[in-house]
Amino acid sequence: MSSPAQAGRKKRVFSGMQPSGEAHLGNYLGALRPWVQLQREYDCVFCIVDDHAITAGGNPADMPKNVVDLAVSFLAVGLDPEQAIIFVQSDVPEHTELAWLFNAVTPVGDLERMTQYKDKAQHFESIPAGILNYPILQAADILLYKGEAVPVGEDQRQHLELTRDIARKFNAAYGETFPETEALIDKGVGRILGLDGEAKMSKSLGNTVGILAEPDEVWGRVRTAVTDPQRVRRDDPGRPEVCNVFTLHGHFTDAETRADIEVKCRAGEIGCVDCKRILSDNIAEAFGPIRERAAHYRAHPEEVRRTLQEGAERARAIARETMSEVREKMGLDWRSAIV
Ligand code: AQP
Repeated sequence: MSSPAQAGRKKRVFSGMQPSGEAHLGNYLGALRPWVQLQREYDCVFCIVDDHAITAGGNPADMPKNVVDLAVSFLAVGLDPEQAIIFVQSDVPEHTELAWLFNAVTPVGDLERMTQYKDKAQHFESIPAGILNYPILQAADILLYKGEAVPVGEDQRQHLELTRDIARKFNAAYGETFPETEALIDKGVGRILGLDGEAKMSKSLGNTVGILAEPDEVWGRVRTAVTDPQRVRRDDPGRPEVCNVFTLHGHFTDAETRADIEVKCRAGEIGCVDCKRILSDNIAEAFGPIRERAAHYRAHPEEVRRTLQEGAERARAIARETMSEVREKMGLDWRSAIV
């Protein structure tokens, strides 16, 4: 296999997002915004991973709308079908086929060691196999496109390590086929906490601010945010260092205003409601252009449909090639035995 540089082409990057609810500012800062940059430098494949989302056990009736809403968010933030392949996972059945074949080289013990599996498993009396096998499908997502790099936050490093192991084991058993995918470590924002100030901002936890929310909805959400629990009255001195609202200001408010808020908060001269109001206004303003573009795509659903259909065709062309190589290497081509 020649390296991308030798072959004079860009490295391929795969990344996905679950359509498990409305995209929020954690998804934006941690994934969508960096993806917009990545698509300029890499050969990017961006996927709406609905096959993954079924493991969360949501209402199937919500899924089609969630998929389309996420596609609107992808396009509204600036993911560009001219630069990247944008598609829905279930439109390319080779993802689940490859995941099944990877079962042949993946030790159960490796899956059981995954921190995310241990965390998620606690919420079930009877653990669905999909929760355990989730990282195999992630490996298939990446390796189906022979992804050479993936952007990962700290929480996904372990899964990427497993993807690399699966690639190594497959190559050892059946011959050199897959790259050992590298991590593009996110040095940016890290993990954005939710409005509860405790857990990661997560679609499924409802502690989010949606990137397409109208300004009054943004305010409706931000005003519920937990601040410094020791601050009871408006003129109590606050501790910005323990306040998630202050942390969020770091992503949306200019340095001078932040410095002013910090001084006034410590002196008890600005109340939490006023501080949240500034944050809410700044979030609503920052996402203004994205909301406008989303309104365009909502008014032109045929553009969204075309993007996803064409994306799926391009993705399938690559997927088919990989799968015919994989099937042949794994002996899944009985026709070769008939002359
Ligand atoms: N709070 C966050 N801070 C920084 N980055 C985040 N991401 C998600 N939440 C935060 C990044 O968004 C990408 C896509 O995530 P996903 O939807 O596939 O899965 P997730 O990480 O599980 O996202 P959620 O919102 O927490 O969804 P649910 O509740 O359905 O599990 C990833 O790159 C992730 O790092």
